[in-house]
Amino acid sequence: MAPVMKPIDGEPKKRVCYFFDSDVSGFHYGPGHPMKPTRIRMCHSLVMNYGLYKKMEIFRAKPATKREMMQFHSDDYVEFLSRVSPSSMGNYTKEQHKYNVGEDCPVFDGLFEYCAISAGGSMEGAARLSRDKCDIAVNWAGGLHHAKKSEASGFCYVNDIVLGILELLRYHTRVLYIDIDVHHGDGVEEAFYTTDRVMTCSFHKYGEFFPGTGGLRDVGVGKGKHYALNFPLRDGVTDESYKSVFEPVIRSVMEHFDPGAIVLQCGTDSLSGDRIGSLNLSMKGHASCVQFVKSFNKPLLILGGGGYTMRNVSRCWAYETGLAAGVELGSEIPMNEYYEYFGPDYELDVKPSSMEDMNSPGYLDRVKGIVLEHLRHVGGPPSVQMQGRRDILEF
Ligand code: EL8
Ligand code: ZN
Repeated sequence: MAPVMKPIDGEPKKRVCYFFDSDVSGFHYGPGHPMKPTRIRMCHSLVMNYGLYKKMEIFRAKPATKREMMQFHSDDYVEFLSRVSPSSMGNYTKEQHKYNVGEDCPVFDGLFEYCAISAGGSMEGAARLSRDKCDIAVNWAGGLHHAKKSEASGFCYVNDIVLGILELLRYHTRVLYIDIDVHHGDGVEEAFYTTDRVMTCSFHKYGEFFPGTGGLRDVGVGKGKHYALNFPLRDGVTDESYKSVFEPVIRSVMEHFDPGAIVLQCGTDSLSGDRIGSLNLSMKGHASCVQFVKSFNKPLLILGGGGYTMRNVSRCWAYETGLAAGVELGSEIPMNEYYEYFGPDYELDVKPSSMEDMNSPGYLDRVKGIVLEHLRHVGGPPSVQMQGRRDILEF
């Protein structure tokens, strides 16, 4: 019998707070929609059956309130989300268009509660990190990076990441946001585009791909100039290619920006074989980003995001939960309520495919050089003193 999990030698033990709300799997975007909240319960089932509950504290966060959501989102948008439902949609036809609610971001039963659970976990995780109750907080229901101040986008309605970062900014002068979802983290970048207190760093497929933003030359404006980094990728990026740019860029970001806390969005649609994505990362390659960011020993908020091949989403996030807690999960998937989803191999790993890597070494080197050049402009004390949360967004 292979070991269920083994300690990772040579690294300091981290106090981990893990957030899960069993209600999350009761929400459904609708038949045929790729976003399936059940994936989070599948991950939790692996987490529990691997025995990770022995290695961390598990919490059910208080759902975020409307008032808390309004720290970023407009009051009218939050009111709309709290009131609209499949049965009341007929009264909100104008608002559905105004707030971009429709096929990608449908109205479904419990929509507001779903948003409140996602945002509550990220905000409570940030608060526990800031009060030094833990070193790493994990919220796989979070990471919904496309949501804008007054608009739903890309399956996201409430931007839990922005709300979590605002909470961290109450205690930290500088917060670093890193996004390894296959899609550009546009909602988070937009929220902090004009400030030097938050550096957003997104690695994503770019070129005829949603949301279309996140070009290499998009670097922030005003005080925020050079505090938005974008690394545009092409199809088929491999573990080796990704590592060759991710680690040098993040290492340089840490040297120049020196954040007090880090938020890492771990969208798993960057994994090989994802239903929507077209990159070629293995689970170990995706997880090596988590391990690398963890190695800087900063308060770390780890969030979910995209990911549409459910069996692989749950494999990867369970494995990364283990890494956060300082253990490597064994390759044999333990019995769990979703066991049949993991056949025919019933192994934990997500392997890469033989698809072509369209990111040549020359392309990656050129882009890396430009990104590192942008970073040469970063450094020195922030231009603003500590502020209340809401006015942080009015830089
Ligand atoms: C697809 C936008 C991308 O399929 C959203 O791609 C990315 C969210 C993310 C796709 C689909 C897309 N939307 N961000 O991971 O990190 C371009 N939308 C879609 C919506 C409903 C649906 C099928 C596809 O089900 C249907 F309504 F057709 F039944
Ligand atoms: Zn995505």
